[in-house]
Amino acid sequence: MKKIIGYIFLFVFANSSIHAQLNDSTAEAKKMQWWKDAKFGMFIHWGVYSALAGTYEGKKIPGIGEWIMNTAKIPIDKYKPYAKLFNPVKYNPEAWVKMARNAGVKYIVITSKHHDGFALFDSKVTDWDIVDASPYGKDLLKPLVAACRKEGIRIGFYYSQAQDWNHPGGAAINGHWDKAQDGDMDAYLDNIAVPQVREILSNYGNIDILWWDTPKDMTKERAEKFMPILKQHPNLITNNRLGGGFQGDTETPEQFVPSTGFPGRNWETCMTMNDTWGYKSYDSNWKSSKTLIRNLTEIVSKGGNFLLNVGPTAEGEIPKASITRLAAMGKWLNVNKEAIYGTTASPFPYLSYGRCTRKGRKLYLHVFDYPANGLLGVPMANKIREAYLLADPTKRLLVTINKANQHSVIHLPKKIPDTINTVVAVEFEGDLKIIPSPMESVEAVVSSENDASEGAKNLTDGNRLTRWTAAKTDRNASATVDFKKQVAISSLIVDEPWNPWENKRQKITLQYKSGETWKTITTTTTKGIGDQKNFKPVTAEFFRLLIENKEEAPSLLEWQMYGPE
Ligand code: JFZ
Repeated sequence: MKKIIGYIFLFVFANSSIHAQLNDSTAEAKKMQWWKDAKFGMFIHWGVYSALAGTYEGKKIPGIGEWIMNTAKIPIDKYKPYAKLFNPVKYNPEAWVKMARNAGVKYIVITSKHHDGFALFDSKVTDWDIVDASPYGKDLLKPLVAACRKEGIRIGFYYSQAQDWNHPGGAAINGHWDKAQDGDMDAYLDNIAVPQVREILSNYGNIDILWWDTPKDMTKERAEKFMPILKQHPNLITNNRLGGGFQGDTETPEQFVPSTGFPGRNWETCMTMNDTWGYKSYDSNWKSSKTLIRNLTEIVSKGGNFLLNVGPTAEGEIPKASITRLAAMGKWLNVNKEAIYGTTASPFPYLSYGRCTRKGRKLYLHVFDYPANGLLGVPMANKIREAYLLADPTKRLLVTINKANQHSVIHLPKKIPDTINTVVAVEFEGDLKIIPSPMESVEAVVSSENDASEGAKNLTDGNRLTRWTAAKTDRNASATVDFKKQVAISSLIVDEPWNPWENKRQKITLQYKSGETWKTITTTTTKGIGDQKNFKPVTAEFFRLLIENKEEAPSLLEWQMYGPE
């Protein structure tokens, strides 16, 4: 079942990536600027499913909470009464927005309609909405939009254009389970989805983001139905999930941080704080504040945005665990905001001690792991004018030069203020001169390739939108690089072409050649979304990857390796 879902997504996303290309015309750049600077958004998944809270007829239903109707195959006439229990009397949009602003959030994206088809606004084309079907009886979006405008927070609407489990003709991943769902998808799009998108884009002033989702059964013709509306909103930012080959403005890796980012594309990782988007009363698998702060940092260091989810209850309360985590992020951001907002991606794809962000001639070194000797190597040829902790800007840090490679070395204090992430600001002189990654100048030799479009050249091109795939019948493959000289390597990054929910796996082994024998450096079993492995430096001329995939031909988007700074 999961597999089928995977194929649908692979097809749609892969298809849209084929058409992906750089679009840096000035109008496009202008439209995206606020979003690129913003870095941190809050996702809100909220609807009738919040009232079920993960339980149906006394049974805990596995999986993500907002999918409960699909997962438990709840018939429409059994699901609809739950709208009476979705009565968010404690909803306080001003408090939500203030809380988000204090957390450092710059934009909010809320589910105006999720896959269950329930609209959080007063839709004129259906009664399946908050005003007509819930005792609450008031539009939930309007006061949120007003609060956002007041607090200077941008606002986006999520809209499930294809999947709709309560309107006839709406699509359903894994198929319909209730006769009442059957119908003509084109009629559903014409009578429900298109008019509703017009409603959410017309009735709330200028909306900043439209977040499409799950393009199940969306052909080019179907996607084109939305184009006349979109044309009326030239500043609207849309994601890549409309389907039909439309790439939108942003890539949307879900529940993971892509190992090499998306060079040339705007992108946003969306992620849950526990294991569900929609509220589940018994999901307490919360990520730590440390993980969330480091995720934000890692994403920003790769040029992306972080859209972090909260799932309010049916009463209208954001779970306490989410609030404390957002507060911790806000506290960290308050000290270190300069190193996040308005920055660009790290010029260094790898630093043994953490991550880097950049603003012109200023680098921000984000220290995750305090180096044993207290020294931070900066792998560039530039002279450093000054270095200091963002937490203590008046105290200059000592900078010396590493005789062996001429890199600057920053001397950290014995104790640094934040074990999650201490930021060192570095001002350098002149144009940045980076020591190039060893992989930049080599092409891998592979044991087989599917065809020229999925050939070896895609492995080391620095672009995760192109892939290498072995010959169809292969289950084991290898890729070898010859650096033509001895090179020290201490980090392996591989990128893979799947999504987390597809449950793909590959066994990847990195080896180096010592005399005539290959010796293993590290092995990893991936989860289909890439991986990074750091290790003690190994110096050699030849390195190779062995890739085993039990299910299908081995495939990778990227193979990168880096040496110690
Ligand atoms: C999608 C939604 O389905 C999900 O409910 C949530 O809104 C998220 C942000 O976006 O994520 C998916 C999409 C497809 C699958 C799982 C989650 N799938 O096919 O299993």
